[in-house]
Amino acid sequence: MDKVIIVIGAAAVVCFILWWFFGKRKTTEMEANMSDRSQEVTVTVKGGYTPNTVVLKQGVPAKIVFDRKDPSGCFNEVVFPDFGIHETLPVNELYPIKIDTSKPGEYQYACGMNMFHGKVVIK
Ligand SMILES: [Cu+2]
Repeated sequence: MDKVIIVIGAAAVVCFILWWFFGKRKTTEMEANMSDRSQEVTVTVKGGYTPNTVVLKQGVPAKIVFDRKDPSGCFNEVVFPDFGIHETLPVNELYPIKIDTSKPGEYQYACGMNMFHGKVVIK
């Protein structure tokens, strides 16, 4: 139990350091690539989420493919509270997450400690 707390605490410290130095509040936006009846966009995870805003078309099945290059514990998890998604991201592996695009709006997601943020815009 103690070990778990230490691991989580250490990851939170790393997260904070990364956020402090690299978490520039710059907005980068990208639209998903449309293919036949689906859309997909890749988000690189390295000192943050790039692009940090992805735009999806409403009603078209969508996948956000996370490309995690950052091994720090900060990015172990990605959380989309609005969609009930809480996933563990593998390092150096593409990891697709399906997004429900039925309702338009802006949805935030974050790392497991809610420090680095990204946004999904459905319209
Ligand atoms: Cu974090």
